[in-house]
Amino acid sequence: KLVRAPTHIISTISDDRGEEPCYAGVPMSSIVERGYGVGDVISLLWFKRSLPRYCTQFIEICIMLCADHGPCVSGAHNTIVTARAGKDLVSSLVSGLLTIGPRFGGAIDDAARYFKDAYDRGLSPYEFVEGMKKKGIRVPGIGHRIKRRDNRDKRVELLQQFARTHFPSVKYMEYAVEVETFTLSKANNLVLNVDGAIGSLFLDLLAGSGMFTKPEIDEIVEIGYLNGLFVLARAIGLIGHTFDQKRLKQPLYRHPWEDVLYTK
Ligand code: Q5B
Repeated sequence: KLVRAPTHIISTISDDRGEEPCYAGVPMSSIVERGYGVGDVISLLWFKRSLPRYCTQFIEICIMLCADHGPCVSGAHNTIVTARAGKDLVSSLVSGLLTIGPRFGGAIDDAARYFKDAYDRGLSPYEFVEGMKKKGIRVPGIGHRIKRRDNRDKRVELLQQFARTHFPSVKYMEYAVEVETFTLSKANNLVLNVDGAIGSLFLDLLAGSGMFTKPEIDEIVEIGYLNGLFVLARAIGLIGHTFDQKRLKQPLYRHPWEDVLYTK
């Protein structure tokens, strides 16, 4: 009787043993022949299924819109300082990526978690926001350093426009907009930000596409797949900032004394 030795690794997303590599069972040649894009590849490797075109297009739009947001944001700043310290591409890239977290770019998963929980429990925006305040938690996906009621984030508008045209339902996004209306009544900078827009719209994609069961949606939200979109996207910009600094032959960065409050 043949006894299979236990394996040390289980893998379910890709296979390179045959004539050509497969992503979730789809051979590389089909990916090329069918004209798949990066959205399709993400669908296969992250969600283990082919998603409808409007979903993969939405994923690609998220990636394009989040690829960069100028040199002043936390991630780009770290990358620029690291590149100017003479470090290599990977070091410069990861030093920028490491700033992605609950305040900067990494609020997408929590936005999806909290918006989903609040909407599914039928909380009014008032109950949701005030409940978060009582718990001392900032609403993920709300607030921005430079965006305001009268200087909205174009990326959010573009994502919303696309979803209104192509998604079967945008109930979670509508809820996030109601939350924004309430938070804007408190302060001008408490807009729905790009993390909140992607988090709420991805809930609509998961729930409305008919491609995921309810337990699958719960698992995706619980594990937290969605910050991956920002990480992947911003890597494009951070790599660009590294090349930019190297091209410009920028010297070692030292922060000016005048910009530090030295105090006891
Ligand atoms: N307050 C984003 O804060 C920021 C509140 C709030 C309730 C909130 C803040 C926040 C949640 C995390 C989030 C994603 C840190 C942002 C991104 C990508 C980016 C970045 C770029 C790109 C900004 C002033 C008063 C205080 C606070 C209250 C603030 N936020 N209350 N819920 N969510 N948001 N992050 O301006 O009474 O005075 O104590 O943590 O969604 O990262 O472009 O820069 O593409 O690169 O520093 O777009 O909103 O405001 O901290 O001085 O707060 O507002 O409690 O109240 P600020 P603070 P009080 S998108």
